[in-house]
Amino acid sequence: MWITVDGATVDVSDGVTILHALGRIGVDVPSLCDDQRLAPYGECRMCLVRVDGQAQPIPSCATEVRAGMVIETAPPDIESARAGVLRMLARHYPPGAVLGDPDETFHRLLRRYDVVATGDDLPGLRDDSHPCIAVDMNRCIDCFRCVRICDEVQGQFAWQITGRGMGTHVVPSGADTLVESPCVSCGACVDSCPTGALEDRSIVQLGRPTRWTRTTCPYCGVGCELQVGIRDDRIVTSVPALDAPVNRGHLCVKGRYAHGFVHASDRETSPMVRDGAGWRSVTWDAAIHTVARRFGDLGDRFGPEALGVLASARATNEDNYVLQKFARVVLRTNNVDGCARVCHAPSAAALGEIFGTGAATNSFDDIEAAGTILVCGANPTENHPIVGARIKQAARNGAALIVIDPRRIELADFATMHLRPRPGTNVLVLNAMSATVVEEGLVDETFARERVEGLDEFIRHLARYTPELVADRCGVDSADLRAAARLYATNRPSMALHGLGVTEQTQGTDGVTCIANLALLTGNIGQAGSGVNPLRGQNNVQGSAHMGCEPHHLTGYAPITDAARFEAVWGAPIPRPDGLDAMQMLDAARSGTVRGLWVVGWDILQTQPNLTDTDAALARLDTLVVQDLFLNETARAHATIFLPACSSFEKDGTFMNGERRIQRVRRALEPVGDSKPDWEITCLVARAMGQTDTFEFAGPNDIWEEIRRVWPAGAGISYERLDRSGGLQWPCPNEEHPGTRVLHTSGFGALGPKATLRSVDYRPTTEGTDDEYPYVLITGRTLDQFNAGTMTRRSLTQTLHPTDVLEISPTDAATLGIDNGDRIRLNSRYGTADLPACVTGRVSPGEIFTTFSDPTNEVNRLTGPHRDPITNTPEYKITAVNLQPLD
Ligand SMILES: Nc1nc2c(c(=O)[nH]1)N[C@H]1C(S)=C(S)[C@@H](COP(=O)(O)OP(=O)(O)OC[C@H]3O[C@@H](n4cnc5c(=O)[nH]c(N)nc54)[C@H](O)[C@@H]3O)O[C@H]1N2
Ligand SMILES: Nc1nc2c(c(=O)[nH]1)N[C@H]1C(S)=C(S)[C@@H](COP(=O)(O)OP(=O)(O)OC[C@H]3O[C@@H](n4cnc5c(=O)[nH]c(N)nc54)[C@H](O)[C@@H]3O)O[C@H]1N2
Ligand SMILES: [Mo]
Repeated sequence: MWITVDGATVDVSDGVTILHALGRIGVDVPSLCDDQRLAPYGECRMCLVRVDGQAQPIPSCATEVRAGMVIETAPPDIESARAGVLRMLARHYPPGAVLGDPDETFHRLLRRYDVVATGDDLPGLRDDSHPCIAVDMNRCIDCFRCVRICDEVQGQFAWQITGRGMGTHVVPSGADTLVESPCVSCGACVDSCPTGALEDRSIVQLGRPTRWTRTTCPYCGVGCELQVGIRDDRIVTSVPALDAPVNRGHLCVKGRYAHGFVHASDRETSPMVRDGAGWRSVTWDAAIHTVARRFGDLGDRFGPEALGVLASARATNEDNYVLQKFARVVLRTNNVDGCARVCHAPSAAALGEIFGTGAATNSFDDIEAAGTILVCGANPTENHPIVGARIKQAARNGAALIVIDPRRIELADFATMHLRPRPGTNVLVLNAMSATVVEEGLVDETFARERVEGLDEFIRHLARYTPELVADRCGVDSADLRAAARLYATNRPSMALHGLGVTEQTQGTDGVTCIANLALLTGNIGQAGSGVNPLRGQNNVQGSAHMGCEPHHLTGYAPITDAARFEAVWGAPIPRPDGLDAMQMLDAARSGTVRGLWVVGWDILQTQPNLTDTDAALARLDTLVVQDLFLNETARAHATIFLPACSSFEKDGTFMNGERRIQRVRRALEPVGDSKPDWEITCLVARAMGQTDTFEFAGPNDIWEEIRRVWPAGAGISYERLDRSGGLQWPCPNEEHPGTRVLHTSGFGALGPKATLRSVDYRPTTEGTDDEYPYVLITGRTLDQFNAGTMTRRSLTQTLHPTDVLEISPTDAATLGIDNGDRIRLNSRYGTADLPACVTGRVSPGEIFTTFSDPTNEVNRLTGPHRDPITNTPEYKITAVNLQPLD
């Protein structure tokens, strides 16, 4: 679209404001209150421009650009008005700030308009409470970008405006300091602030970055893209990529502030071997040959089944692909698995079985398209915060929200309905919702006729699960079950998102199946704003499994029976028997049949259930190789060889997020110390064990090219295409294919046009409470820590949630005489742990909750041996315990 700007004819994009259209072609109209992530505000008067045909200058930030416009951006009267605005602001602005930080937006404008700051600098306007965010309200110019971005993007309302006119101030909501406010440390306010009134503490201390690298966040499965700011070979900040499709210019506390682990003083960066005298640093050559020799010996003596590999869902696709190939080609075993086993393996199993593809059917962009959002057993505002914020905003914009969670999670505050079932009863709740759909005539008949098999049998099965029949057992009122079902079935399209509250149960796979049934009955599959969507956990857990780090699957979820196709590319034979999964490998280690394990980026000692058993299993191994950034608990207790890997900030590659999107990971730093990328380490060991050609890769791109050859649904994805876009979602079979946002729009792939409903009966857990163990302990997560805490504990964010706490209801606390902070001993049938109490209405009486991020607490001493029978996923969500106040 053509317009005239300052006498020149230029081509600009349409559908945007004049300010943004000009900004994109490099015409810099000054503005203080505008941010492309926010609704136009039009208050600062800096961005006024003159448009032919308009009597008065107009705010370019609040006016859409139109073809043929003739615009003057800097006529003398407007320029002097701008200088006037700046002079007024500068009167109250501290001059020291301008001198100390000349590159800040506001300071550059003062220089450009020759305006001098002459205000005071009052210590009382500073707030040093937050570990990551420095607040200096001397610099506040009342643009309110902080307030607006917190409301409009994060939905947190942590800042508020007080006073009027000249007395207007921005202050933390309902608190004296930022850290005591509802702030969730997403840093959006800092990112938007044009003056440095809000600034990253790291930048204040270390200075502004001198270069930037765009990459993908190393934490959860949302896959936010970020710009990492580097100065003197250190990460000094990390900010959201504004045009990233997933996070759209937003990050959470971890992507934004939890990067300190990269430079932690106890990062292990040289290879080590442990003998009688303890750990000894050795050369890479020596370490690699020790691994090769030991694995070679064990394989010769006990056969390939005595060896196994546990891969890392934190590492790249390329790292994981090479590792599973190593297990199969070099160790000659299918004993290879990843942490999807303990996480969303039930989602992959159930969705694969019913729909033919074991992955999310839809995308995060469907959140805004949904009429109803059903969140079952997931806590997105803490665990997938960017998705959580998008759900909050969708609910504020009118979407219905149903939350199914025993705890009152934050989303419950925004929900149309919150069902609080007894832990472990999802199958009852979801079957009752399906029964209601049938009974009340809400089945999508057309969809059922064309796309669904087995309806009659399913209807017969549901007769045993009417809301009235199950209400007592699941603890949810029958009227609420009915109302939730009606809402989901009628206020369409309806999108289901689920988490570990569904999968980490002895009925994990069954629970996901029940959600899929509900979607099929109501026609909520194959269209925008619908579907069944596991909120995948780690940054690359979808990718690790997809690359073949699974005992029953090769790359692309191909069954082992497909091995010949891979052998043709690899030029090496693949063993045919299915391998052991992670749980079975540890069982086999305990019984002495598995003797050598290679564990990459997974702190199994701390995170597997029943720590006492895991400990016993690891203690029996002949050789345990741990490859990690840190001497984690597994390594510290049992490793014989430690191989230092580098973090994702130090290597190239790709991650696959929870919506099937492949995104680039780019090296922002050289590997710290002697650490190396995981793929490179694996190739070195493979070559030391006699494999040459099959492990000869020039780099990650070379590995990716091989992945494309063995994975037809990813064949269209190249690094070059990824570099041009914000990632590509598979299936993407050829270079012309745009990628797939919604699966199953017409059929169910190899399953044909119809999917089959599966009747699933409720099986109560055997981990029952009794007089001796009367409380149900739920374990899960919290915003500021990530899993074992290995990375978050070594970052500035650590003080935001320094240790695991035990959430306990006010009723139970009163009964037991417990106050906030009191130390409580928890005893389960398997072990004991001590935790400080946090008395909160988030949990119901009889139920308690904690996390597992602090190794000193050993929370997994408590969790037990029960597993989902289909995937072996542990029942982390239910442990019967008793409580004993200490002191
Ligand atoms: N901040 C942060 N983010 C993370 C992680 C982290 O450690 N910290 N870890 C990442 C990983 S690996 C994963 S897998 C994801 C997990 O993300 P989520 O799936 O959200 O994980 P959890 O907090 O373990 O459990 C979710 C919810 O399940 C509920 N729940 C428990 N039992 C039941 C039940 O019987 N029925 C229902 N309906 N709900 C139940 C719990 O109360 C809890 O609120 O998060 C990822 N993101
Ligand atoms: N009680 C209880 N226990 C649980 C759960 C629960 O809900 N309750 N949830 C389970 C779930 S869902 C999961 S996913 C597991 C998570 O368990 P883990 O995977 O052990 O948890 P993380 O803290 O993510 O640890 C990952 C490790 O990878 C390392 N790392 C990071 N990047 C790289 C890399 O690029 N290369 C290498 N080599 N290493 C790297 C880190 O330093 C860290 O040691 O915990 C499980 N345990
Ligand atoms: Mo996970």
